[in-house]
Amino acid sequence: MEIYTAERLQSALSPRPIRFVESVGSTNDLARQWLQQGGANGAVVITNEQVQGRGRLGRTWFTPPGTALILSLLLHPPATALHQITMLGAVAIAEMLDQLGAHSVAIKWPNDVLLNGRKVCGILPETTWDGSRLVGVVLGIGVNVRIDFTGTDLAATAISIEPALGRSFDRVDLLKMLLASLDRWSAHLGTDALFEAWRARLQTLGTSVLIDQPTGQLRGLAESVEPSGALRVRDAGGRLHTVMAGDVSLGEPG
Ligand code: BT5
Repeated sequence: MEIYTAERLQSALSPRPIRFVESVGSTNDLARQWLQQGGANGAVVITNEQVQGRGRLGRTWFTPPGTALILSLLLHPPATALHQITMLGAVAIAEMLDQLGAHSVAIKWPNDVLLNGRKVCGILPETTWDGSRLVGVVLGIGVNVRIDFTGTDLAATAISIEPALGRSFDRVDLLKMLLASLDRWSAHLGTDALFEAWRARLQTLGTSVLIDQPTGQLRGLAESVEPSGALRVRDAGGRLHTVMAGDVSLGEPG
């Protein structure tokens, strides 16, 4: 039986500063407060149940109690590396899945990690500024461990680690692995090595894409990515578009 308590997490993750709450609206909100109070690089907020989980662009993140890794990592990166925070999360999660023995792991631009072609986690970085001073970044991560999506809207697109790999896992062990991977890759923030590790796993390159932008839809071939993380898409007329990650989502081309 998995024990997921403050005491166990504290001793497993020591000396990392952690805050564990049994239930919360969003771990990103607690982590942002902690940042404002001077929370250190590497500190992490963890919960067992998130009742108002956020996705990007006002979307919601679904996590029933006891079924997922739900965490927000505090980071103090250089401002020049902010565009790599999503890359950091995606690469670290992909690496953890590799270590668990998963075979079909890929990144769907810009922020989805896919296992067997389905979304296994979500990544939500939020940056806090004080005027022009960068206070820090909160890297929110939700990884589906044992969510049963049967009968939900997500049944066809989402997946959890345990059913996919046919084994059960202890979330404390998973957290240790994930945080170790995040620490390793944080040391490469701002470098080409992190960008290249992210690009190497991008299944989106070379495929047809349909992108929902505030200005309308863009359909084309995803040709390449820029070090900023922007996607270069060539439309049917041969025109090249550069699409920033922040304000778009990637649909399936019909
Ligand atoms: C994301 O948004 O993928 C970012 C999700 C980040 C969640 C973490 S959990 C810890 C931290 N605290 C928070 O409040 N958030 C972060 P986006 O790319 O917008 O994808 C959201 C979409 O994914 C939803 O509209 C659903 O279609 C789908 N979705 C929701 N829950 C899911 C789940 N558990 N597994 C797979 N897909 C899901």
